[in-house]
Amino acid sequence: MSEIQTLARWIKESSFTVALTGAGMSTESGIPDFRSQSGWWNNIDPATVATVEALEENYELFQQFYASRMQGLRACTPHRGHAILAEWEQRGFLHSVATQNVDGFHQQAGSRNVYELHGSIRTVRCSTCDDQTELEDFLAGKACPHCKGRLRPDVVLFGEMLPQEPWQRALADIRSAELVIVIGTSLQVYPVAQLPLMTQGRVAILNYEPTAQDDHFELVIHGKAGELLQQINS
Ligand code: BV8
Repeated sequence: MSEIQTLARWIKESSFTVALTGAGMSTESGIPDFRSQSGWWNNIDPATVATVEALEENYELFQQFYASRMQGLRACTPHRGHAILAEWEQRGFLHSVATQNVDGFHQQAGSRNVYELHGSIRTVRCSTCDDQTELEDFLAGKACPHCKGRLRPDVVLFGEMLPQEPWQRALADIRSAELVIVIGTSLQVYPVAQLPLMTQGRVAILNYEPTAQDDHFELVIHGKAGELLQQINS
């Protein structure tokens, strides 16, 4: 039996399956990932844009980085792989998606049980008064209309705590899962990278490149998420 057929059987046998996704889930939609050859961090040091220090001491570069990602998102849409995960949820084959992605594509494709562990780039708030503000104000480089503070996307920057509710729900689901399918992540960012180690269930990873955690997985399938999900779904 092929690895694809094995995973398809595991999905049918499992009554509680959780998907854990990363940036590799969205590259087939045209969104760069971070650490592979064509990833963001090949051209820009994350410390200069994706940290609290960057927000406080490097606001112009911080704002340019996130504004360009927000604008890039406008030209992209979820791909067939996102839609398949949403269909599996509707058919009872998938309980939830815990994602590190901030693009909102799982929800846009129809997934309802989505835990955004690293927040969302689709909404903006004031870093001083915390008021939710307009995305257009952030894109235009404007200050908060209420307190003149600096605007920022609702993403989790390095050094920031993860949002408690999504984290706790993802942790509870992973602990209860009979099957965890990790898709499109290098598993290098903590504490999310620890999640696959916290389940008693079967663990499979679908990823384009090997990861440092591959030995932990019972099933390792290298390839493109969208293509692999279509093969599993067929
Ligand atoms: C925190 C901003 C606690 C949002 C991001 C141990 C425990 C706790 C924390 C730490 C720890 N050790 C170190 C830390 C600190 C730090 C950390 O993990 N550093 C790492 C780099 C060592 N963690 C934190 O700071 C976290 N906060 O723990 O707080 C705390 C706080 C205060 C006081 C006390 C304690 C916050 C982590 C979130 C950081 N935010 N970005 C944004 O701009 O998007 S991280 C960034 O990496 C993104 O969010 C991204 O989602 C995330 C993970 O990356 P991946 O999704 O895996 O993407 P990557 O490119 O790496 O991999 C993609 C993979 O897909 C590749 O392997 C590629 O081959 C593959 N692929 C590509 N295309 C495809 C594909 N596969 C299949 N198909 C394809 N088509």
